[in-house]
Amino acid sequence: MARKPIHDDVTDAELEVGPPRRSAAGLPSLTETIPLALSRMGPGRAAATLANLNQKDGFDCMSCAWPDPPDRKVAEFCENGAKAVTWEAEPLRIDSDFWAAHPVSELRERTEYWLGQQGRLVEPVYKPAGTDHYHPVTWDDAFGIIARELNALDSPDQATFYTSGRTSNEAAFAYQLFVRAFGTNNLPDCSNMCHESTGAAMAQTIGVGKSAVTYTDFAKADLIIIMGQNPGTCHPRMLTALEEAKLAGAQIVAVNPLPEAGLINFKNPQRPRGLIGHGTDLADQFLQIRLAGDMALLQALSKRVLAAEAAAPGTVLDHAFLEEHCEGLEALTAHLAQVDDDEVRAATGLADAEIDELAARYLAADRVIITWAMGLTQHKKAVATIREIINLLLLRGNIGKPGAGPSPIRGHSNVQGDRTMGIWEKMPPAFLDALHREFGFDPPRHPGLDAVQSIQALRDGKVRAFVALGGNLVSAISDTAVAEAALCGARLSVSISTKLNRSHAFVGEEALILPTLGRTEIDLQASGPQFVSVEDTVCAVHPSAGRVEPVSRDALSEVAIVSRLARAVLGPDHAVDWAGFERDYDTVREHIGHVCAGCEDYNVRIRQPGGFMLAHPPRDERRFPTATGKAVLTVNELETIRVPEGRLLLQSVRSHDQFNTTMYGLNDRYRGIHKGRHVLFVNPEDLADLGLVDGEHVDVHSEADDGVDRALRGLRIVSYPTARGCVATYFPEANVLVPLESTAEVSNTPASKSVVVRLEPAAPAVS
Ligand SMILES: Nc1nc2c(c(=O)[nH]1)N[C@H]1C(S)=C(S)[C@@H](COP(=O)(O)OP(=O)(O)OC[C@H]3O[C@@H](n4cnc5c(=O)[nH]c(N)nc54)[C@H](O)[C@@H]3O)O[C@H]1N2
Ligand SMILES: Nc1nc2c(c(=O)[nH]1)N[C@H]1C(S)=C(S)[C@@H](COP(=O)(O)OP(=O)(O)OC[C@H]3O[C@@H](n4cnc5c(=O)[nH]c(N)nc54)[C@H](O)[C@@H]3O)O[C@H]1N2
Ligand code: SF4
Ligand SMILES: [Mo]
Repeated sequence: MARKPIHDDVTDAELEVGPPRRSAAGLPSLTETIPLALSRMGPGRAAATLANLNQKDGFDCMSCAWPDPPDRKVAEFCENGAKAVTWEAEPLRIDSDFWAAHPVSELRERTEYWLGQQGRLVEPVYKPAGTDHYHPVTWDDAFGIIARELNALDSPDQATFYTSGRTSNEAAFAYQLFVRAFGTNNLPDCSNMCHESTGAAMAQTIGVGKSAVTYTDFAKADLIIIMGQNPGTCHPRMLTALEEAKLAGAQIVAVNPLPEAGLINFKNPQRPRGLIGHGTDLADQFLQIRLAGDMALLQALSKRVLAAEAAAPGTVLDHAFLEEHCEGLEALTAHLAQVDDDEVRAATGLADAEIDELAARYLAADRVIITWAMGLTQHKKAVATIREIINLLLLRGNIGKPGAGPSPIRGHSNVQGDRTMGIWEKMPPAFLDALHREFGFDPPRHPGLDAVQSIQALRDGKVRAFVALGGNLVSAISDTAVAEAALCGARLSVSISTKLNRSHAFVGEEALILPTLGRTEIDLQASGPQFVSVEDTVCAVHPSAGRVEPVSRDALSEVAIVSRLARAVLGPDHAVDWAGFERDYDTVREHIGHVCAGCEDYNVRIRQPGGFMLAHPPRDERRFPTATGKAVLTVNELETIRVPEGRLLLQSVRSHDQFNTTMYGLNDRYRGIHKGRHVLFVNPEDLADLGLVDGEHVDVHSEADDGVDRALRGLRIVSYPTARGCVATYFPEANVLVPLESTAEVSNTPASKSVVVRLEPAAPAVS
């Protein structure tokens, strides 16, 4: 064991607030990363992990979904990748006696930070009905209990099967197969809370819900617009690609309520100049937009594009492209002519001159990429906003050519691959047909429940069993109190996890935790060492093979757990060769190649050096697999959130020291926050208007239509250069404020980045 577990919760008693940083990365990240890896993992494990991280014959970084560059350097990772590796591969284990010492009721009182620090889960544990303790059980007993409970349900639809985006393609494919063979499409995933809005908007308009650019496109772009995304913290190596693009002549524009460090300046640790010098100024223009103002901005931009065309007909729009490939131009033109400039000003908080400037940049550029992440997807009008990105790009043919296109930047390292493998509650009929052809059973055809609907169904007693392949749904989903109660109302909870989190404490009558291997670890099966495969945000699929000894010999791989679970639940005579899946992952991949779109010859192509690119018809051949075969320009009614006098709009962001609900530490260096998380970032002028000052503590109440008082208490106010009227605090704590029913139209993604709130004075004590 490398070090003693931390048994004291860290409170915000030592919280320090300093000025925000202008630039990201550079020396501070290297000096933090390597000592941390060495001290936690020891030199042997640190070397075996970091030297293989993101290398062609090593393992894929399990943190974000940013792709690897074609030419890889020796150290091809960022500070956050190294932190994620350290968090997983640190040889610290939760001992068998932990469970007797810590009742479930006590675990509920612990923070995510504390839970994650206890070490790796190393043996299956079981909490029987009516008790407050988990205790170790054998794998056979664990699967036996799950089989008994799942098979006792009145209907397979009384169970829901969550997936988080770290799961490999092989495990994801096996899991969805098991769930559908069991008889339900209840396959919610973290994507429901993440880029679901993106998938909905892009599938409708261009026929494919994934990025239409590749890694090398960034350096070919004339203009890159980054909307609602904080790459310095969340996709750190994207800054390298942006710097390369910048040096190749691209302009970069950031659209964000916060002046995020990495968007403004980047000190590249791979360049001597980055280590000691000023770094590269990335953003040519920063539009400090109000929360949820992007739809209005995008409409205003498209309106200007159409006005420029009207002023000089035939010179602005890509007429050949529009005629051959698109539909809906007339209706869009008529609609945008009516966009009200006053409403745009109110929604965006931007001056006309700023929008004019961005429009001029857009018109001057032949090749434009627009990237986005959660700042766009987690609003009521998220899907419509992303449709407006597509409108803007289509008008000038900025899709299906080098250096151009829409590029959603995914979060979890394999969240995109999981969807390709069939993890979705509403996979299209073609996929279900393929499953039927391949395996001979009839998969259920009615759509399943997404993440929010699963919580609602648990709350309402319609779902009785909750199974999670990774993740931490109780913390990640909105309306924490409702989610906790809903999950506690289940008959059975099962978590397949690497580490402890709050979803292990808010569980049904009976609960099991099944410990699994992580990406860093050698996965040895009967046929020999196995590799798995993953898909990054630009549709590149590649292998990943762990390099260190597993933390425990009792933990099983995700594929093994799913295969054994399937055998236990579906019986030994089931048509699928589950034992073969576990023995040799080539068996799983063979089926993937027959069932999943674009994965033909999977076992061959995954073994090509660096893997392969999935086909993407709009990107590759300007073919749009929509209902009509055309890319669709859409008309979207602008709707602006009206914030009552004295109220503010709240968003929830990630800190630098966290990965979603996992806390690596309590610092958010780029924003100047140290040793704490209970802060609320407020614009100084709003503070003056509200009669509040920096350092004061407030309770934040959200104002929902349902009349429920939801509050997040004791936040320290930090005077911060955020957009006027727009405040920010950290996810997942902020989820207590977001009503479960407050979701994006169409995608049903929690609208956790535009919550109307009021501030009330609080006692300074924070726990
Ligand atoms: N270190 C770290 N890396 C991560 C993660 C992590 O937790 N930590 N999580 C991973 C996952 S799953 C995901 S999905 C991604 C998330 O990556 P991001 O989406 O970059 O992460 P968030 O912290 O949610 O930041 C949202 C950004 O959008 C801005 N924003 C919020 N609302 C609006 C708006 O209305 N308009 C505009 N224009 N901007 C807005 C915020 O100010 C912030 O800069 O990161 C992945 N990588
Ligand atoms: N308010 C608010 N809420 C949000 C967001 C927001 O911006 N604001 N963001 C949303 C987004 S974008 C996302 S993606 C979700 C995230 O939701 P989730 O994906 O459910 O949450 P994570 O925190 O990523 O899950 C962490 C847990 O995964 C387990 N784990 C880690 N590695 C592995 C592995 O290799 N295998 C297995 N089986 N388990 C593993 C560990 O037990 C760890 O505790 O949260 C969403 N919720
Ligand atoms: S950019 Fe993302 S995938 Fe790449 S090393 Fe950093 S955290 Fe890992
Ligand atoms: Mo995400």
